[in-house]
Amino acid sequence: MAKTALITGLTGQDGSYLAERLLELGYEVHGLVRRGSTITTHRVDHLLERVAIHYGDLSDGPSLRRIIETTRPTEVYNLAAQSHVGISFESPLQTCDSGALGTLRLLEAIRDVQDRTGQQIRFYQASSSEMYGKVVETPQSEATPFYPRSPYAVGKVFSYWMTVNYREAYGIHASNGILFNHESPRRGENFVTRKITRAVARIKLGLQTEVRLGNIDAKRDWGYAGDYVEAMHLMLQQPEADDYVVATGKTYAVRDFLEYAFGHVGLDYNDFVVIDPRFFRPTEVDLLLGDSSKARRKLNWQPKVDCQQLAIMMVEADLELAHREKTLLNAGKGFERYRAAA
Ligand code: NAP
Ligand code: G4F
Repeated sequence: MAKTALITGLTGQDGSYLAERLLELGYEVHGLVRRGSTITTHRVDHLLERVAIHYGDLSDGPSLRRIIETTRPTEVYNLAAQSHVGISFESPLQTCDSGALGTLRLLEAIRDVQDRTGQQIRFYQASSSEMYGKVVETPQSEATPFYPRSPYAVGKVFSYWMTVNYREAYGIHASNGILFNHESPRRGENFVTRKITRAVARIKLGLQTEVRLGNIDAKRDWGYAGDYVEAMHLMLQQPEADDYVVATGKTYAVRDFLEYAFGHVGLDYNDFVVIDPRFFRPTEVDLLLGDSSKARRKLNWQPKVDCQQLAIMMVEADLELAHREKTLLNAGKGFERYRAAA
């Protein structure tokens, strides 16, 4: 019998890769999408004939309950959140409404439907390495205590413990994936890796002259999103729910990423990077490095793409995008010249 999955955050980076993966595996896939003033489905447009869209929002408990009641998923992947750490300082309540209370609303909806119908619903929570924050040990594993350093991370710690509590209190098969940073050509443009690769491509093609960044000495354990969604799925296939770190086990500074990305097109990042205090955070996470030996052992999972390969993959995709941008721009200029001459 086909399994049925509900993904919150379908339109995000991870939601799009997870939906692809689950469709490949023969799942019936449903996605929670919130209504915006513009259409936000560009990452999943190629899947829309095969994925059922449900309008709702993590701030709207009744909508979550109704969607779970009608779709009767066997697996729920909770990926929706305001996921930008820097912006969480500007917008802490909205960040925690989705990243903390939203998880609780979803768990309550699952508990209610499971209690009333007897149907078992497995739950995945998108926990984050940001929870380690001001790290108390390196590398960070499932046993490392949390020390969150932003409203985003504090909200994620709440959701982590709610997931553990609903597992222990109500026997729900609920797991936390503690994922370290993962990127891709579909990464949002205001996260540092994508901001860099977009800039590299646009600078190379003469569409931009500089890139303004904050703390480029911060270190992160960067992996590829396509690899990480496999770990999410594997967690829900285990007989017992549990919590797992998902990481590459290597850490790089933003400077290293700059070197890989600019170096790939034969440029020196020092000539184009401007340090702008606007992008510093009130409290920073200096270093993240994950120990994912539990996931490797128990889930038989491992990452396939390293940081330099990731930077190159993202620059190549952004070069294609920038070429299209330039063509459109030139077409626009040609039209203006034609109008001026006419
Ligand atoms: P993303 O690209 O920012 O996607 C976030 C998704 O959440 C989008 O689909 C967004 O919808 C949706 N969303 C936001 N607020 C919502 C709300 N109130 N109700 C319903 N949907 C809402 O994030 P991502 O990189 O795919 O990450 C997925 C999850 O993993 C997030 O929870 C993130 O915090 C967590 N995480 C990410 C990483 C990472 O390195 N990528 C690492 C650890 C954990 P719109 O399209 O309408 O904005
Ligand atoms: O790319 P970032 O914004 O990612 P950050 O803060 O590590 O958070 C991401 O990974 C978390 C997992 O650890 C997720 F939970 C979270 O949802 C998100 O996906 O910043 C990375 C580093 C930071 O130290 C930041 O201060 O890059 C530094 N940075 C320097 N200049 C910048 C910039 N970050 C951004 N976004 N923009 C800059 O201009």
